[in-house]
Amino acid sequence: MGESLDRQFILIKGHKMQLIPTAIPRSAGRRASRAWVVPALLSVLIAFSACSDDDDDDDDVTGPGSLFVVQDAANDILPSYTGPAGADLDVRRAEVTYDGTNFVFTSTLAGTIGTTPGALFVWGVDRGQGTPRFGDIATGVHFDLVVVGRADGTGTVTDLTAAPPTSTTLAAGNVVVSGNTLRITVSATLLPSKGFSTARYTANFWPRVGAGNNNQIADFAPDNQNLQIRAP
Ligand SMILES: [Ca+2]
Ligand SMILES: [Ca+2]
Repeated sequence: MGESLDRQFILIKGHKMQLIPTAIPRSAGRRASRAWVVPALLSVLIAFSACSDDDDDDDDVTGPGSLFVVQDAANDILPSYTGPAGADLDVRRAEVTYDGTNFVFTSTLAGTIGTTPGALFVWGVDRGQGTPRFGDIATGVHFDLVVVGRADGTGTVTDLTAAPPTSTTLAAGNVVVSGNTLRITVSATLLPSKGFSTARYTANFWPRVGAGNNNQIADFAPDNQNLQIRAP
């Protein structure tokens, strides 16, 4: 006799959550009730935080067009790909940052880069005039410039808006291969705007073997959409 169930509701990120009901003697008074609520609220917040952090997935997805880092699926090689199999063609993570001077394109593959001879590691960048160029296999991937890195540490930037397209060879040291990770640093002077402000540039990453045909593309990251550039 004298016990009641106190049910507490809180709103976290738009989710209505209910604290676990616990019998509290009315005689314990308001002080005891508050003493119960605070640790219970903290436990729910901690539990919610743990639940909302889905393992190593830091996609930072807050909606279409606002993807800043992609954790790409393993073994999602495109069915249209007909080239040699290699774990270094399967993207696992991709990200682009801009610090006001340079763009840094960082990708992590499922295997050691260089495993597949002739592999090209390509970033497409949309600076404002990007268009889809792969037909049905990636209608949401659009770009007007490509940055290409190779396992031997060489790289090029090709502006597709020029007629004919113009290529610039990256200086030694701008393509760094370390195990499964490839990092390409490109001066912003090589990526002049074609309409977008720098912070609005978008990109996509795809490994391929050879150039010229869509069936040489092994994987896209992200799949069928572009990634946002991280910029100050
Ligand atoms: Ca993948
Ligand atoms: Ca993919």
